[in-house]
Amino acid sequence: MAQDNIESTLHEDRQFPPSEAFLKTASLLSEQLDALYKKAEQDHEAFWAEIARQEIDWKQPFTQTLDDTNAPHYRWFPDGKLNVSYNCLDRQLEKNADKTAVIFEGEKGDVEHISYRELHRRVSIFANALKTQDIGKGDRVVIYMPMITEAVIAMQACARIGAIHSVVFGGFSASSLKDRIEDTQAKLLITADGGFRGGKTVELKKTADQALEAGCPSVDKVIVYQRTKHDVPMQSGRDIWWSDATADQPEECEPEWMDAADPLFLLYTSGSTGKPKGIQHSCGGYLLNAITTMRWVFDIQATDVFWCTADVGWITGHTYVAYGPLATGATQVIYEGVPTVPDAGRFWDICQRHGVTIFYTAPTAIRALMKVGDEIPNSYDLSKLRLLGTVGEPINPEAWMWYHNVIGQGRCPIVDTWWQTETGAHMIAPVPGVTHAKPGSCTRPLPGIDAAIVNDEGEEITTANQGGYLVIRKPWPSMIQTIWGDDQRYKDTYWPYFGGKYYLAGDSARRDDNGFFWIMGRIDDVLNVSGHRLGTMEIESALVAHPLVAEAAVVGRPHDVKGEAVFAYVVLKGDRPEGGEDEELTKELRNWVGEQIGPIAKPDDIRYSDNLPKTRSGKIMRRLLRTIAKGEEITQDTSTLENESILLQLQGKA
Ligand code: 6R9
Repeated sequence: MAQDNIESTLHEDRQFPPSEAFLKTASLLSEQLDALYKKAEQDHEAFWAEIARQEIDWKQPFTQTLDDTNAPHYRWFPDGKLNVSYNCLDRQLEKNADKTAVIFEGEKGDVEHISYRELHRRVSIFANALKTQDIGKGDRVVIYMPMITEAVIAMQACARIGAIHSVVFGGFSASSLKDRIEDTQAKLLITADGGFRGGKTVELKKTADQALEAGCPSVDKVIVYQRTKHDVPMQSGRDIWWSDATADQPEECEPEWMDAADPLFLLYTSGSTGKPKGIQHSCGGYLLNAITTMRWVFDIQATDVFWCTADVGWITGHTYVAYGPLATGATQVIYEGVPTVPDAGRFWDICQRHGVTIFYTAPTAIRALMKVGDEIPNSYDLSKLRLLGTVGEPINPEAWMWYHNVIGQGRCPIVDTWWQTETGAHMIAPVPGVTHAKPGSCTRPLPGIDAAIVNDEGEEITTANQGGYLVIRKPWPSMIQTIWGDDQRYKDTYWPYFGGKYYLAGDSARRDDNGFFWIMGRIDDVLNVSGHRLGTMEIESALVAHPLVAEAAVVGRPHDVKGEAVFAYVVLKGDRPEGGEDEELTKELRNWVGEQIGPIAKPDDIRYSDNLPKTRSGKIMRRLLRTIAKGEEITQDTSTLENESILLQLQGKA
C-alpha cells in the first residue's frame, strides 16, 4: 500500500476547499487561524499557556508553563493542579446536566442515552468503589473491557481518583494481557464477562483468567462487569461483580487534585524492537490538546453528535471517545460492535438513527465499506453529517474520493489526521473551515506544532517532494512523558538524533510545493495492519515460540483493505513441507500467533523455506523479503546469499 500510495499521491493535485454548506456554521475561519499561527510563532510557551488558562478549569492555576530541566522528559504546567474527570464531567453540570453525553448502542441493537448528570453519577460511584478496593493515586489499574460505556466510566473513575489506567484492547490474547499487566504492576483488573462483537461473544473473563493464572502476582482484585450475562467462573476472594462493588457507594466523589504533569494513563504500543512500550501521558497537557483538537479539527459545537468509531483500547479511543468529547461537553455515540453486523450498512444506519454530524473512522473501514458498493450507504439518510475524519494510516485517494462523494455527498470536509499514541492528539491535520484538502495528505501542522522533515543530519529538507524523517522540533502539551519504567528506551527511541532536540516520529514524509505533508510510511519495522501498529519482532517471537519453528521473519505486503498484510517466512526445525505447502500447519501457526498476540496479528501468508536470506553479518535481508512479499522483481544484490537456491523457495516457486 505504502508504495502504491506514494505513486498515486505524487500525481494527486486535486484540491477541495470547504463547501458553502460547511462554512455556514464553521467556527474557526482563516483569519482566526492565522492569528493562532502567528501567536504560536511569536511565543510558543505563551501561546499554549493562554489556551491552557482558557480551556481547563484549574484547581490551582499554574505559574510556570514548561519545565525543561529534565528534557526530553518535559513537564507542562508543572505547578498547576487539576482533575481530568472534573474537567470532563463536573464542569458540564452547571449548563449541560441534562444534555446527552453518550448514546450507547450495543451490537445487538440495545440503545441507551446517558446524560452528563447520570454519567457523572456513575463515574463517582465507580470511583468510590475503586477506593473501597484500596485503589488510590498513582496505583495502576488495567482495563480489559468490551467497547461499552462502562469502559469509559472505568477510565474516568481512575482519572477521578488519580489512579493510572492502562486499557488493553479486548482483542488481545491472554499472553499479551499478562505482559501488559506485569509491566504496569497493576493491583486491579477491570474486565467483563464478555462482549458482543462480530456476531459472537468475546470471552473476556476467560481470557483474563488465563492471563492471571500464567502470572500477574501484583493483581489482588478483579472487578467484573456483567455484559453478556453468560456463566463465567468467579474466584472467591479475588473476583467481584461490578454491581456488588458499586452497591451502596455514595454518589459523590471528591476528585483527587493532581499535578498537571502527573501521569493520567499508560497505553501500550508496538515498537520496532522488543516488547510493547507503555506510553505514559500526563493529566494537564494531554487534556489540553484533546480539547484544542476537538475544537480546531473537529469544529465541535453544542448541537453536534460526534462519533469516533475507535475502540478505547487504542489511543484514538482515549482522546476522541473517553476524554475529548466529554471535556468539550459534546454528545457522542459509542458503538460496541463491528461495521458489518448485521450487514455492511450498520455504520450508516447508526449515523441516520442517531443523527451523527461528525464521523471519524479509519481508512481500512472506509475501504472495506467501499468494496460493498454505493447502494447500501445511498439507502440511508446521511444528510445530518457535516464533517468526516480519518486516522491511523495514509488514505489512498480512491477511498478519499469515495468517502467524500458517497458518504459526505460532496458537502462534508474530510480531516485526515496524522498523529500517534505518543503524540496524544492530532498533530498534522486540516482545519475544516479553512484548509483546501488534498486526497491523501494530512495537510498542515496545527498551531503550536512545529513539524518538519529532516535528513540524516537533522537538517530541514526544503526541496518539495523530497522524503525524509518526520520530526517535531518543539515540545507540545500532549506529548509522551516517558516509556513506563524505561526512561532510557524513551530517550533512545524518540530522541536519538539531532542532539536529542527533535522528537523522531518514526514516519517518513514529504512536503509538496504547497507545504502540505504526505506521510510515506514507517521508517522502522512496524507494520500498520488495518490501522493497528504491530511490531514485526513481536510476531516473529510468537512464531519461534512454536515448538516446530526454528526461525521466522515477518514483513508487510500491500493489502487493498487492511493497508498492510502480515507476511511471514518460516524455517521449520524439521524438514520443509513438500512443495513448500502445508495447509494444516499454516492454519496451526496462524492460530498460534492469534493466541500469542491477538487475532489482528495472524499472518495472512506463511511461506516455508530452508533458510532465511542473510547478509554476511547475519542480518536478515528484510528489504529482499519485502520485495518478494509484494511479488515484485528482485533488484537487490543477492550474491551474498549463502544458498541462492532458497530464493526460489522464498518466492514460492520451489
Ligand atoms: C492515532 C494512531 C501511529 C502511526 C503513525 C503513522 C500512522 C496515523 C495517519 C498515519 C498517515 C495518517 N498514521 N495517522 N499515517 N496518515 N492520518 O493511529 O496512533 O496507533 O500509535 O499509530 O500510524 O505511521 O506513526 P498509533
